[in-house]
Amino acid sequence: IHPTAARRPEYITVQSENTTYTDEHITSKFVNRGASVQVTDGRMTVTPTAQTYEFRTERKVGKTGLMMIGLGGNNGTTLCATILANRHNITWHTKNGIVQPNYIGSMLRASTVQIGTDPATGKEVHVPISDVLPMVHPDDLVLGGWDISGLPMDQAMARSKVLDYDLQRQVAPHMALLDKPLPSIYYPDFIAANQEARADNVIPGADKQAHLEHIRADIRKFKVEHGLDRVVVFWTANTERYSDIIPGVNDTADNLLAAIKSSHEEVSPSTLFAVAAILEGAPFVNGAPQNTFVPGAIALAEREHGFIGGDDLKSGQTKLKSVLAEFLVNAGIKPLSIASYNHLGNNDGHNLSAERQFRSKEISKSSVVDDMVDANRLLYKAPAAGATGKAAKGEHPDHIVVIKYVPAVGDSKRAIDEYYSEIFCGGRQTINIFNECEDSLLATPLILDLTILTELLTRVQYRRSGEGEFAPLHSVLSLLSYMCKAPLVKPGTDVVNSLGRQRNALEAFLKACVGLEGNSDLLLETRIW
Ligand code: NAI
Ligand code: DG6
Repeated sequence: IHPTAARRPEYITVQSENTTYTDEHITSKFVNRGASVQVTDGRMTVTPTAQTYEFRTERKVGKTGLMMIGLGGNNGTTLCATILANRHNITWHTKNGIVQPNYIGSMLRASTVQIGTDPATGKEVHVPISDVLPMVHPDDLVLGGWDISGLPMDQAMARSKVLDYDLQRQVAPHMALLDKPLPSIYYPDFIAANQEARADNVIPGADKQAHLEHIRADIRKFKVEHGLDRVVVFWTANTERYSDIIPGVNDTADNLLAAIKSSHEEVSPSTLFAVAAILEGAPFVNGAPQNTFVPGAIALAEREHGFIGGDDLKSGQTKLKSVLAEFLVNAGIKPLSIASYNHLGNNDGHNLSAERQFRSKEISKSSVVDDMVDANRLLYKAPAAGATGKAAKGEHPDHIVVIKYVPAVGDSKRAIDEYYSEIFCGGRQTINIFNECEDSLLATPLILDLTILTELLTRVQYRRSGEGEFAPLHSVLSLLSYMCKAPLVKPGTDVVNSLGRQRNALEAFLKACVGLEGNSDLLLETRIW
């Protein structure tokens, strides 16, 4: 068993005048280096900048609950069953032999970070990422949540048809001991009509204020009943249609709260859940693509100093795209078109077969190459001054996304991508990719990572050098970008889609919290005498 499979006390101690340890906190000094660029008469002046910060991380990992909306779906049941399999060390037979439970696919539990070099050997030393700072162990998460389908968890797992039969057989008694999903908010207009048959576990009435109070009470009760220090609330329910952004309705925090009071039709279930979590001081993460975080919800989170993150789990095709598109553009190759097809046969695919829900997914899957294209105006023409609409983006590769529902393939999604690019002196390159795997087995480790990271980020505070009080991080946890297709970022700041840059940011941040520099890969000692 990999050492991270076991809970262990803090493993790494940093010896430096920049890092101090007390019983409660790890405090570190960090110099944030950058450069400021001034353009005058077409010429650039670049001035290095440096700002010193202190980070303070609470060492105690409290008892943490994860409340999922969509608990009885493929992701919800798969996450619960795999945590239970790990917790009870259940092994199972497949045609390939005996399988041990594991957390493969979780960046935090199954990948490593370079922490330094062993002076004796000159070799790099790598440690599990989860060893850099104290983090909650997935086995310890207290699981619960809501679903509009009231099927008990063992039966919901069977309905999902994700896990091997022998695992389902052994884990079913443990799943049956989990609470049934709590009744949830169901507004049929927001998800596909084909989901109606599932909706047998709904909070009655149409009073949105009453629904909000109901969910808030559920969160409070869950916290008290399980003696939790923190609860992370996570949307892994069906993809909703986009909400219209209407001035006076969901554009500011107060307007949104008023719209809930008056049961305005454009307030979606997911936004209600987000508002409930924010008002209860529980972080909220959106694992689906819809615009849960209308401007009023973001403003409310900022006003309440709540934490939010999202959107949409970046599991397979899009994750690869955020690597491949960057590789091509950074290699000086010009993608002319990216055509992405998917077919799948699970309930997510069924819901996405409706036009408005597909549109939400299409938006989140399509935005992923924008920043890479914008960063290279050698290959792609910048927008003309004053351009509007589509032209405001400047030159861009053609990019299409197709999703089809094919029930026979179940959870085993097929994703087919063609990257068609211009190469040297008029040449053309075509890269074709075929990716096939159980969608939910890629997605559920991301839910774990998002939950664990979110919990950690609630324990990190910062102050600029010379400032008195430590403050929490910004409400929008953009460090979660690595796991998200359409990362939510602090209003007014740029989205980074590149998987490599997202990971570097995360590594650099975790290391900064213990007083270490991020990895520049300069490896100077290997370049000089
Ligand atoms: P699923 O359809 O199996 O599960 C969704 C569950 O949400 C269902 O049990 C449904 O009854 C429930 N639900 C719908 N509306 C609800 C509401 N208002 N309140 C409470 N429960 C509600 O879908 P799956 O595969 O688990 O995916 C969940 C979400 O995650 C979808 O939005 C999907 O697009 C997104 N996602 C999934 C990925 C995957 O690979 N499975 C990857 C990326 C995102
Ligand atoms: C169809 O693509 C179904 C979707 O829910 C995706 O499977 C899911 O969003 C994962 O997408 P990707 O692009 O990260 O593989």
